[in-house]
Amino acid sequence: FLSNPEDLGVVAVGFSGGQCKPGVDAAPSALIEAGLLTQLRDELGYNLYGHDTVHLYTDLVPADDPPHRNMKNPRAVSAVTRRIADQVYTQAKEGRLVLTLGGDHSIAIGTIGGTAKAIRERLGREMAVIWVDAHADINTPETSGSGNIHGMPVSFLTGLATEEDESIFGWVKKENQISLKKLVYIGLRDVDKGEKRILRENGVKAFSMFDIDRHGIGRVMEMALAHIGSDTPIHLSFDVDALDPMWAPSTGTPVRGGLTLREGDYICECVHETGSLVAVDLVEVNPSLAPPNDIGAHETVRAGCSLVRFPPVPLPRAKPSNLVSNQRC
Ligand code: B3U
Ligand code: MN
Ligand code: MN
Repeated sequence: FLSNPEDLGVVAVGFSGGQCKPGVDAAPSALIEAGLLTQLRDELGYNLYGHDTVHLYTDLVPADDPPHRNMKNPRAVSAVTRRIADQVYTQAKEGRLVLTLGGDHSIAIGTIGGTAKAIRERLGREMAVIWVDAHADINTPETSGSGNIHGMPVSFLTGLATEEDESIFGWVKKENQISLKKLVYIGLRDVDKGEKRILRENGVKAFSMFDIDRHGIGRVMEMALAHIGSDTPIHLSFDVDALDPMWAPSTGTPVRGGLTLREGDYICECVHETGSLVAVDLVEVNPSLAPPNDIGAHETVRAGCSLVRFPPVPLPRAKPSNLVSNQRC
């Protein structure tokens, strides 16, 4: 294991400034009230750290935050992600597996920025990122049509987008960044034109829903992990909208034709079993985006809990070699 298998650092991030719909800031409390942390501690046996507080970062949000290069709330998102980077760095530096409960996906600038730096210092290694999402979130401020920063985190994290101003992501340095060669997407099905060009020009490894239909999730995970290579630290960033709206309807931008909950669970279990997992984000759960008394919000929270509830020690696995063909039962 590249992190202490039983030590789990939790960062609960109630932040929604990377997009325009309120409510995604309430996700950490909803996940915690659904029993996620008590299950992780009492049933699965993790030692939890930093789990007592849901951070709202209200002190970091400036009163006046006009758009910059088309980005909405640039100073707020920059200041909050900078603080998250510190929090995640501190946990990852101790050798804990870091679980961040978002929040919208802009927070990954902080989580990945913080883990990348800690892993460089602790293991002297560059880490890989598995980004599970219906969207590629790799717009630059210039290619983005919406100006929402939750559609841009990957461009800042890979150096495709840069900014001098410290108060608008200038704090993101080489040590916080990851290589486009060590980035793998799973679940894509709603990618903007400019993003497709970026993916193609940079040869980014991406498994869309088409690839999952064609090869099955088992084979896709083999190919994804083979691309990353063994013994490479992995940060898993899971946007709940990768799941089909049937399982996760309460999210800001649902897209039909997504992963089943079992496929989502399998991705998480598979990455965890490599022993190389160093951090996980769960983002874009928005309990307010469902009709009142609708079970959609409850179902989405339950799905989110299911994704990140991997046991420190997995069940024994059946080996294909034990299956004898032609044998009658
Ligand atoms: N690509 C679009 C839409 C989007 C990205 N991420 C989400 N939606 N959740 C954009 O705004 O950049
Ligand atoms: Mn996303
Ligand atoms: Mn998404």
